Amino acid sequence: QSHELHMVAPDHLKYDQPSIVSGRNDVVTVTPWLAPVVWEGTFNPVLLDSIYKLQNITVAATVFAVGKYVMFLKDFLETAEQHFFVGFRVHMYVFTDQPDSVPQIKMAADRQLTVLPVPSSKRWQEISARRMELIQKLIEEKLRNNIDYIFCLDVDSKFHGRWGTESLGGLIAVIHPGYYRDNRKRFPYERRPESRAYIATGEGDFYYCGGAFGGMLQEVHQLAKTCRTNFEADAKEGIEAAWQEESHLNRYMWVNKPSKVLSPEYLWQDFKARNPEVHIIRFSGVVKNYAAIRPN
Ligand code: UD2
Repeated sequence: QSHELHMVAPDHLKYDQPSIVSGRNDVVTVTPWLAPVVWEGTFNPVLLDSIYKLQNITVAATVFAVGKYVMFLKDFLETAEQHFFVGFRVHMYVFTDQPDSVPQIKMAADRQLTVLPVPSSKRWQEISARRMELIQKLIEEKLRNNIDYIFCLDVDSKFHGRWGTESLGGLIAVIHPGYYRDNRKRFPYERRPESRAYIATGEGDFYYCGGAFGGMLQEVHQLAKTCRTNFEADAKEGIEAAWQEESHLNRYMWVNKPSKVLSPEYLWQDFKARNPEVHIIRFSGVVKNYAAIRPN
């Protein structure tokens, strides 16, 4: 798609006639609370871009690279440049304990990157979980008033296909690629009632990833603040949820319901074979040797 095409307002754009009787019939494209589920073939990217161009939006993305995870930054940032909100104003925020190791990436004129120093940590669980606190503070201290949408992404991943305006909305969750065909009793939710991330057997909607979520700034602020508060209150009582902040995020999304859900196209895992309903992989986690890269 050319940039000029993006500039055409929807009423001047020629596009395929929408239909309410034909479309994808191998997947479900709306949740029971009427949030769209985004799959390839359910949206027109050129039309969506032309709608959002009129709104002059800025999209932020956060990514954490602490310890050996700095090695993932280059591929993450380079592929984001090719696929993540191309043609829109994008501001990347990289949290790291090694600002000097952040690679220099050639970025388009409407895109920028800010490096934010964070302390190193001895426990990977802590690095992963502290992200909520840092996202909360970033929104409070730096982003209010100049960013419309924000996505919070795992660094040990790469973009392979378009991730753009079709993903925008109030509160955005991504369905985890590992569990979406399973019965919810098998989801790895936190199952101890003492935890503030608790979800009982037979409850819950989907299993969402901790590695990608987002939405409008205020919604993500509320999510980060709540997950952080609950994580810290649990910690005071000596409880760490099964999957740290991912467990708290799942509890939050169950109580608050995302306004749009992204299919596993938006976070696949490189070691998994592609399932037939997945027509495109947009973003996926790289294969990593946990023992070699985590601090403990
Ligand atoms: C899952 C989630 C992850 C998080 C974790 C539970 C997905 C794909 N991943 O992944 O988001 O919820 O479970 O805690 O949903 N990091 C560092 N340095 C470290 C360790 C972690 O920078 O030494 C950062 C980095 O940005 C990384 C993120 O924390 O992407 C998540 O850690 P992980 O990739 O080790 O977690 P993982 O793959 O088990």
